Amino acid sequence: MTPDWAEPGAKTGRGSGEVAVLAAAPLRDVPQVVVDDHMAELARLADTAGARPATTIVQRIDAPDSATYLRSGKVAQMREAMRKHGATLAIFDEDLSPAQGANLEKALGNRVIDRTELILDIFALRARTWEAKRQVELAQLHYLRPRLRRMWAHLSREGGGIGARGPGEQQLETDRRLIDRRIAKLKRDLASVAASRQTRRRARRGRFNVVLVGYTNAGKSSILRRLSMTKTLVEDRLFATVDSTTRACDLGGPGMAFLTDTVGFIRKLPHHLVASFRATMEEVADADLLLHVIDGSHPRWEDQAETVVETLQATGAGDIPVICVATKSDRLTHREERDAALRARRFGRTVTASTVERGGLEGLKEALRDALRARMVVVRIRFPVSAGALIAEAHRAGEVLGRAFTQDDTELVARIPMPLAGKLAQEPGVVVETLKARPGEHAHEENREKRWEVTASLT
Ligand SMILES: Nc1nc2c(ncn2[C@@H]2O[C@H](COP(=O)(O)OP(=O)(O)OP(=O)(O)O)[C@@H](O)[C@H]2O)c(=O)[nH]1
Ligand SMILES: [Mg+2]
Repeated sequence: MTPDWAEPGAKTGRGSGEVAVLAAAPLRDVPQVVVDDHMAELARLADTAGARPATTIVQRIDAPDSATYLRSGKVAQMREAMRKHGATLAIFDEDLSPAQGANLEKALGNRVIDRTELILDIFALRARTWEAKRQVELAQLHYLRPRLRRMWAHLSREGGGIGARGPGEQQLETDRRLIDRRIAKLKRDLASVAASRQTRRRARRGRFNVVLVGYTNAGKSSILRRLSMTKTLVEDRLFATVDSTTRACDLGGPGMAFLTDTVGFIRKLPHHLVASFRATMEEVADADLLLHVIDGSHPRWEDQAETVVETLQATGAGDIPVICVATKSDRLTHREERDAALRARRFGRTVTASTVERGGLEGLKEALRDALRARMVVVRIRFPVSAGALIAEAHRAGEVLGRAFTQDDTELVARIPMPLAGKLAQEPGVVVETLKARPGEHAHEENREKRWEVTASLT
């Protein structure tokens, strides 16, 4: 049976609109605007999880107190604030050690959760797919195992009343064993789908795989929705997307791109947590191109972009080519838009975009077309009649310039991704001949004529 505390939303009493007091202890040299922004973000996270933030307690520190993170005077002040607002939950912007969490709960007389726990709670709330749900549960169990004693304290208090006693060591030990067993089971389950995902990914090889990455709420899903003309969840909430989804996008002309939406990154998200989103990270690792989506209208977008770059580097994806998409340009003046685009260049080649303005994605589409053409070759391919699936694949992934049929085989002249040309050349009975040595040189409109010459000679 799943214990109550592992239920999504259990930490924050989701649905009940539990009143919460937020707390942070920034170092003395952090500018006030940054602190304000961080607290606003924490409030949004709390709200997303279903809590009602009542007030904020901030203490500037040189180093966290090892027992209670904040100094004792501030803890007392916080207790008073919680009483005044009728708050039953304290949310810390920092990661607390199990001991700090336990001490604070004692001192405040209420439940305490930290940033990681809050984010995990939201992930649990948002995960839709079988795999994402298990990934989140695994991350939650890893997080909770060293904190079990505290969790039991919650349960005994909630089950509560006079004479309610915390469970004995024996119960704790049984629980640890149960958790370990569940962790092992989740790992086995996830390993089995990882294998089937790898098979799926192999089938995708040769396609132009583009992965949207970026800070949470930057506008990734909106871009996917507009480019693929399909429904995707878009919300003005943090972590609207937790599962990764792939959609085919017709770029017009050179072929299709396969765009994958991923979970957003956020400041201070422990890297091991990101790594536990294996599906997302494998998508990223496999990408031919990353679109780093930046909310150009956010006052601290540069900090957000830095967080994204750091997370990518920490998870081994720092070398994949990137195009930055400074989006929500409709919220900016022309001058601000130009300025944002210039400054974003330090993160990579930049295009500006808007998903609400007509034509707002034209620059992005053009950049994608260029990137796609740069990895294509024009080839003449002879397929045996039995190779219907491969012919369909060439049509899907590339641009067919001409076609000819004989009794025994089908011949295509097509511009296709280089990896697909390599893959086709290895198929039995398929013959691939490269027509242009340098990919991309014939890709532009002025070469249309040449393109039709090839077609004419074939048909
Ligand atoms: N004005 C404006 N708003 C936008 C634009 N793109 C996205 N938004 C809004 O920004 C919010 C977040 O958009 P999403 O596409 O859900 O962002 P995301 O990056 O997928 O967010 P997560 O999945 O939560 O990480 C939504 O309220 C969107 O309507 C844009 O170009 N202009
Ligand atoms: Mg999203």
